[in-house]
Amino acid sequence: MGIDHSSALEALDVGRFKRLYVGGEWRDAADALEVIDPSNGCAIGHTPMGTASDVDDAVRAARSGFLAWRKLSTNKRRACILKLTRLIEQNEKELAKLESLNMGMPAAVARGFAIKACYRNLDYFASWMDKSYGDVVPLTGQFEGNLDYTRREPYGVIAVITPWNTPLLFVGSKVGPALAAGNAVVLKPSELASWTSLRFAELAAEAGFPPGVINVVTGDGRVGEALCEHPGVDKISFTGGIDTARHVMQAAAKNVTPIALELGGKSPNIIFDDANIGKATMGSALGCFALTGQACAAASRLFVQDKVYDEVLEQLKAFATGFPLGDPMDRGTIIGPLVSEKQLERVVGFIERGKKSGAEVVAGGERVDGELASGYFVRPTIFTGADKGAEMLREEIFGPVLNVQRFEKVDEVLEWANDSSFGLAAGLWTRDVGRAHRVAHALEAGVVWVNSWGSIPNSAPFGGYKQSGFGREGGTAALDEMSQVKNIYLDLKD
Ligand code: TXE
Repeated sequence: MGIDHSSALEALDVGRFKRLYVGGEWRDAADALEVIDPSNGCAIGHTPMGTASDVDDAVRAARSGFLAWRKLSTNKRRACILKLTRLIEQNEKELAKLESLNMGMPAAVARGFAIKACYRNLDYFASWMDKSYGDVVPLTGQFEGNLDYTRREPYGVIAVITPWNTPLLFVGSKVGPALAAGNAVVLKPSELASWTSLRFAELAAEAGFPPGVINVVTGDGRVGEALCEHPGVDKISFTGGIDTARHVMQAAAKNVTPIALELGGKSPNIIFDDANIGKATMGSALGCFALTGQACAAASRLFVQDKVYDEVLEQLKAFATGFPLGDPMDRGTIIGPLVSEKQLERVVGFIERGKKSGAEVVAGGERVDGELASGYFVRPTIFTGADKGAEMLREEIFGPVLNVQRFEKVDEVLEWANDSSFGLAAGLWTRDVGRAHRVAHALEAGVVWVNSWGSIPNSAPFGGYKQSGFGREGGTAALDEMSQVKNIYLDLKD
């Protein structure tokens, strides 16, 4: 007997998630995809599958929504976003359960982090709506004595395409700044985890947004592609895998639609021998294994300085084997299942090839059997001794797999850390302040954590270097991303 979620499913009435939200109305979808609970492999409901024609209607509805949104006063627009913020906060428990059912997110992560991040972002961006200034541009020479100033204006219709790993978190970090900057949105969540986005649409309807300001069209990559090549879309904000990102770029090229991409990573994490070892190992273990490794900023490559290598490895093994693993709906669970059977096969494939390559497994290394065998559970896995060029050290696994390597000198570790086509996040643990800054500056990543991993304040910019994407989420950078600058020049001479 595996994990049983039948009473939660009944209480949550998930059968209602069969329609799309377009222009302030719910419409039936032409088709539906079966939703599988990753905790037990059981079919638990459906995700509505939109079509290109739904996308076309949603983009048109968003255009009229944008015009209506623009006509509202700033105070009224902010009141709508803040009402939605409160509604998400009030429904946090339910939203957390929906994430657990769709993608196996542990309740503690959903409630302690992902759902909170959504409503805190909405709140944060709403509070910027009367604080965002343009510039008065200094003029010289023939222009002196006249006036030049800039305004930040919305793009219009933003297509927001999100992945399955933290669906509602991305709604907060993308839809939040888009609305606050004055845009309307068409949201396309992943077909594997759409329920919280559909619930978000229900709450948006309750919050009183004008029709068309928020539209949700669920479905697979075909819906995403139809959105990206639609001439009525003014900007695309995408998070997902790099191969999909290439398709997004090609589709966007048709209408020269601007895009922001937040992609994957193979993030390096360095523990120096003067670090607080207890804090560093706990942070590094959670940095890699939280969300079962299905995080774009997972700390998957760990470098440990020679003197503390054995001590760190022992502590990491204890964490890997000791983290409670099981039903994501239990508050004590830290490691839930992987999102799907396909993801399970992918991760197990990396582990098996890693073993064959000669690297040593010092913890985990296998799928979980027994009571959990029907779910997609893999034990937190630690490899040591992988070759520098090994596949495991180059490709994003998106599973609970940590590679640990020993180093002696700073220059050596920086060379290894930066030897990656990705550049999303990086981390280091040390008590030496000077070294902390020097190493942070030298790491090729959009985000560097010192004595911490995964801290993403909603006021700070987040985004990648290299093939981890471009554009920023978080902070005022996100508002810049969702608005365009207009320059206005006035000749004041008579
Ligand atoms: O992502 P996809 P998937 C990585 C991770 C994972 C891999 C695949 O390595 O194993 O990507 O995951 C939509 N045009 N990340 O398959 O396919 C799709 O429906 C437009 C890293 O979930 O990239 C979904 O809504 N859109 C990442 C979204 O794109 C298309 C998080 C992302 O799906 C499309 C997730 C198309 N042609 C996965 N095809 C991170 N950085 O956090 C699909 N989509």
